[in-house]
This record gives sequence, C-alpha cells and structure tokens, in this order.
Amino acid sequence: MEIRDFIPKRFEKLAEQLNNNEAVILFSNDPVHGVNRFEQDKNFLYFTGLEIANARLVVVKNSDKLNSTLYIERNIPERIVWDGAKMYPEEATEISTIKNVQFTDLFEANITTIMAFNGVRKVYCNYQIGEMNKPLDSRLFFAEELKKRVPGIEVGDFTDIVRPLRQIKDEFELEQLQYAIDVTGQGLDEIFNYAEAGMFEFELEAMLYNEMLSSGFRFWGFTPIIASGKNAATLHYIDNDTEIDKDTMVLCDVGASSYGYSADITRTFPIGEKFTPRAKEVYQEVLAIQKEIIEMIKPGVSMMQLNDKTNELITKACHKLGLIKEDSEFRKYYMHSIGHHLGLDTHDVGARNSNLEAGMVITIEPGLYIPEESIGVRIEDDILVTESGYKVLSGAIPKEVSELEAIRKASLHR
Ligand SMILES: [Mn+2]
Repeated sequence: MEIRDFIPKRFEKLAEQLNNNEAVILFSNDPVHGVNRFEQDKNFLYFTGLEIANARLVVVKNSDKLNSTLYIERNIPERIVWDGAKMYPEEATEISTIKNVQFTDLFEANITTIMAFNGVRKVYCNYQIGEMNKPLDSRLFFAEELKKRVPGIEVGDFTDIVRPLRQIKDEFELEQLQYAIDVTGQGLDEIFNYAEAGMFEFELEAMLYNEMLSSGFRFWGFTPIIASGKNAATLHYIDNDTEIDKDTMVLCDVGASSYGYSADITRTFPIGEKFTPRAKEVYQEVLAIQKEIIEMIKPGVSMMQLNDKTNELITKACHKLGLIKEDSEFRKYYMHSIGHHLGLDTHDVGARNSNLEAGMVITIEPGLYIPEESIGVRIEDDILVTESGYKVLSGAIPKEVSELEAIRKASLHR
C-alpha cells in the first residue's frame, strides 16, 4: 500500500473538522544533529507522508474548500556534496499528493498575507504545551508572533482537531501497525529462544534490536523495558543493565516502529524451564484477567468500563493470592490503567473516556507488581476494534503458560 492513496481521504475528513475561515499550520520536526536519526512529527507525517525536516504544511478552509500549501527546504547547490540533495518539489507532490509546493524560506514572509487574505480567524498548530519555567519552543514562539502581526487571530491546539481522525485507523495505518507488531513478535521469539540466566537484560534488548534492524526497522516506538526479577515491579524501569538471576521472570515491554507507527507489546516469561509455582499462580491470574477484558471489546464499550472491570478482577485476584485484606488495597499491586490508544504515538491521541468504535486500536495490559516477592507480571496485546468485536493483532506471540514453558524447555536443552 502507498500512503499517497490514503492522504486525500484524510484531508476530506480534516475539512469536516474545520469551519470556514479557519486554518491549520503544521510544522515538521527540526533537523537533528549529532548521533540521532531524524524522526518526523506525527501529525505532519499523517498529512504528508514526508520524512523531511524544515517543512511546513498550511491548510486554509474558505468557501467550503480546503487550500493546501506545502513548504519544503530549497536545495543549495554548494551543500549537495555535503548533505546530499534535499527532496525536490515533484517528489514531495508524488508522496503527499499536495500540488502546491513552495520553499520554506518564503513561509514567514507569506504566512501573514495568507491569513489576512483568507480572513482567517483561528489557526490550529501542532505545538506542545510548554512548561512555565522553560523558554517558548519555536512553534509556540511562532504562535505568539502570529497573534501580534494578525491582531484578533486565535491559535489553538491541533490535537483537538486531529483526534477524531487519528483514533480511527485506515488500511495503510493498520498495515504499518501489523509490520511493527510482527517484527516485535519475531524479536520476542528470539528472546524466548535464546535468553538464559546469567545474561544481562541488555543482551535480550540486543536480540530484539538485531531482529528489527536486520528487517529494516530502525526505530523503537518507545524505550524498551527489559526487566528481570524485582525490576519488573518498577513500572518505568529502562536501565536494562541487571544480570538475570535464575528462577526469576523477565518482563519485556517493547515495540518497534514502522513508518512512525508503534507496536506496544508486553510478555513476561520464566528464565528457567518453568515458572516457579508462585510466579505461575500470579501469571495465570493476570492472563485470565487479560483474556476476560479482551472478550469485552466491541463498539460501544467504553475504556472506563474496561478499567472498572479490570479493577474488580484485579481486586479479586489480590485476595486470592493473599496479597490484600481490604478491597481498596489493590492499588498497591496494580497502579496503572488497562490500556490506551495505539498508533503514530505509543500513547496515541484518542479520548480516554469515549466509547470504542470500529477501526480503533487499543492496548490491553493488566499487571500485578509484588516487589516484596520480586515478581512483576504484565501481559499486553494490541487490539483492533472491529464491527463485530475485536481482532488481536499481536495474537501470534505466545502467552500461554504451556507455550512459554515448552519454548523455554526446548531452548535450554538445545
Ligand atoms: Mn502500553
């Protein structure tokens, strides 16, 4: 599939979100220096498909029509031998389908005229809310300057406009998500097959990264968590530098990224041939809860309902495992929510309290964290909401106790 076949539809939907005399200005990310590779702003990517820096997209709605202009960097002949050629306007049009392409060095001179000429009263920008004790970043600075030069113009957050679009995935997006999920699954298979006690957590991280890189996926969706033993009870453990003890479990919360789309999968497995009896008890409780919550997924159900049901089931499990006396104590062992929207962002845009609709992709990730027993279990799958229910996109990655133990046993007796 080509993104160019899906972009026009996205603009049609954008048109429905805007009133006449409203505009959108999207900034690409700035170029990166040093050792990092460039990654594009997700909203800019969504509407252009372009992975280039120093670009802008300006969309104006007037007389019920959208007018789009793309601004890209101009080639400087003397720089080509150093940096390579920048993308040319024809290529940008080929990918993005946007016909009107200008150069970024003209953007600032043009923009106030465009706003005034079209009588634009409100502009939506892809800025990030800034912290009071930090200087304005370039996008917020732009918003401030625009308000001074076009008096009376309002600037708003583009997230509110794009949320209804991005939370329903088109076929291109589902294909990218599946690529990201599948390569993450292959990496997890490597880990299940080659992990051993005595290794460091980062060696497991390397197995997955190797699988990603050698398949052409260069980016993580987020910083991978490879947490053994008691580290798994620290929710945001990302050091991944502990030697793995025998008879512990390893929690891997990982996701590759494909064209900006992030997988988000958690598996917890025994480093030995089998789960210890206690680990197995805890694991099976979490797995049963995860399956029960997934079963509930269909259009019309709300994330809130899924959260409430999870809390109820986790409370029961905590009693059964002898962890708590009062219901309210369950929060000590399960402190997050059941899941989130997944897409271009790992924690994707999408209302947390609205009802599920076909085309949404969410994660379901219950867990139990018992630091005093050096146990942390989380099981997370990526799930597409369908007209009739759901489809587990990460369903091919083993999570049954019997499956995991069989793989571990075979691998340790190789
Ligand atoms: Mn997640």
